[in-house]
Amino acid sequence: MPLSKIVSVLATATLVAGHGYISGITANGKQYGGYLVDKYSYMDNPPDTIGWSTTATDLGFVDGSGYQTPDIICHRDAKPGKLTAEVAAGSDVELQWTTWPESHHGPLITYLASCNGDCANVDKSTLKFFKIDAKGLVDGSNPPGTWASDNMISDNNTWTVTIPKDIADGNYVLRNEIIALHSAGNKNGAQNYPQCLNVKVTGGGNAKPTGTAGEQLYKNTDPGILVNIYSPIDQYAMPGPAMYNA
Ligand SMILES: *[C@@H]1O[C@H](CO)[C@@H](O)[C@H](O)[C@H]1NC(C)=O
Ligand SMILES: [Cu+2]
Repeated sequence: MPLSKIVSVLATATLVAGHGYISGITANGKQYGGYLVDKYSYMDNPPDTIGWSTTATDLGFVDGSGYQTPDIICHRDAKPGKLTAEVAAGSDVELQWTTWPESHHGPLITYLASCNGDCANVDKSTLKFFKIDAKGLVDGSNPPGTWASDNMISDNNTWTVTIPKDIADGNYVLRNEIIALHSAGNKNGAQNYPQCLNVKVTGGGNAKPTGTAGEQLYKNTDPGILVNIYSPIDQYAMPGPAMYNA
């Protein structure tokens, strides 16, 4: 290999090393594997999982130039997972991320969207997401401050969300996303890392929350997207639609 090629491979490896994805979840006490994008993308017959596949083998992101495209829904060229994790309404689900770079501060946001049937065959553009969890700036006293991403890292790269008690039973896509804001002071500098998983909610109620299509969740000018985190922030404006209050 010529030296220039080696250098470029090394540079790529360094860039890739830091970024995470959801490698598994625990729901109702059971462990489920996710779509291991840096392994399964290279296999002829990757195992079926609850995780949506993507072509983001660089472990990269979708930025503001992609917010109005299907790539923002469940990451680049995402296709539904074939399997489904059972979760009881009102219970906690633990989402396990792979190593996340400390410098990539930002919020973690979680949505659900009903599949109105089997998620394995759902058309992602029909999904309407409602927000069930969102944490942003935890302590801004010393910019860039402590963010949800920092809490996730210190919690062994896990993030726990509670499934609303009152939503109707059925199949949903759970969309968990980190928005890295280290370059967000520039237009299209925020980096979205969306991850989608199929869950089947049991023991729920009657609520069927309305939601927002993936391609309408964000604009690249939203105050929580185009934001300089190295200056003091009074109150971080959480991106996306309002929280669904169970
Ligand atoms: C931290 O996460 C890793 C990877 O998911 C897991 O193997 C390990 O048991 C976890 N450690 C603790 C203390 O929970
Ligand atoms: Cu990065």
